[in-house]
Amino acid sequence: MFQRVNATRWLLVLGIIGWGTTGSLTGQDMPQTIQDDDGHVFKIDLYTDKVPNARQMAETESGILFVGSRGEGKLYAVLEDAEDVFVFAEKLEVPSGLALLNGDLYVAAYDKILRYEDIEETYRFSPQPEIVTDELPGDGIRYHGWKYMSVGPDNFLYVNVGAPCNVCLKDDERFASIVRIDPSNGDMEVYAHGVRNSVGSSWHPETNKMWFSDNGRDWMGDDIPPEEINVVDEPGAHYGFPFIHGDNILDPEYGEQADDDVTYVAPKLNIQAHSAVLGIDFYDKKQFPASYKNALFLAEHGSWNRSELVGYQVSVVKVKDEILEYKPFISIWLIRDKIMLGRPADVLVARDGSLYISDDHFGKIYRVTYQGKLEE
Ligand SMILES: [Ca+2]
Repeated sequence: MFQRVNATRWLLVLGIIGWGTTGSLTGQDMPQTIQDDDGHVFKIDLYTDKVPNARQMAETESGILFVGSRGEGKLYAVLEDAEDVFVFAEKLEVPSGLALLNGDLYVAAYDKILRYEDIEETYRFSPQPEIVTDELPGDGIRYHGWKYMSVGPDNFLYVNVGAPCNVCLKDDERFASIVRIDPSNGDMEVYAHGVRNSVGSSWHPETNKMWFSDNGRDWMGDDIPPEEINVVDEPGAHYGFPFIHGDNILDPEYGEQADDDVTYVAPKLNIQAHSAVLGIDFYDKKQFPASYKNALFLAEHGSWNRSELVGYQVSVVKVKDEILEYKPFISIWLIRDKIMLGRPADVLVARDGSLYISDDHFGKIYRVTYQGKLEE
């Protein structure tokens, strides 16, 4: 199905003449190629640069990408092949999280879950949403008021409610959690406790368990605590925040309040502090080589609270001999550890098996396709 290319020659050509060099394109916007450790070559195209503040993405059966934003307050429809971009809602409060379910688009906007019915039929005609619930707890959007959403195997909505602070303990148990929401009536319950701010979750294609990213607290130094990738084995379990970070790092202020009778679930994987893992998605398609089957892609938004920049890349977690193996996958957005050219906010495995990456800082979406293996 996919043509084998003579990638060496092709890389050389791209490197010398560039590609579609119009005045506004930067080096990051030209198709670039990367090669993994097994010699697999992937091409990265700029899909569109017309989605300011692009956050979470969802794709319809017909290939329309719906995209949320944070401070921009808008919802976008990116038509197939990025021929056009529609803004179909604006002036929403951080509508960053969204998901498709039975033809309807659900959007998490701060304290609300909105439903746009039959979105493919209506997005061109100023659709008005129904409110599924407006009772998510809010304490201002300065800290972690923005959301991420995934649909579970039970067709319920799973949404983070971030801690409204760097570190704190609130009476409302829904703060610092992931909640499970009934899309028919907005009823909700806590699915995972002790989660500082998870703006990425995906369901394992075989086990059907939720994996989620969680961003560690700030102001404990450059390298602790880690960013976490967690797995939900038991709904309702506690993942540590604000008492314990990572595997066993006691919080300087809240650590002594940890309850000896509670088992705090340790992360499945720890990732460099401050790299800010946001959107995640399992690879459940066939375009990429077999070694990517059920691999987990991670969008690393990149650090702000650190003396040297880290993150600003897309990484991948594969299971090898039952051990999780973490590796950078695309690292084209940070030059000499200083110049930042992109901030990955979400990754989405497309229906055709390519990988979309949103960049909320520059308002872009990239598309990654597999090209073939380098000849020895
Ligand atoms: Ca934790």
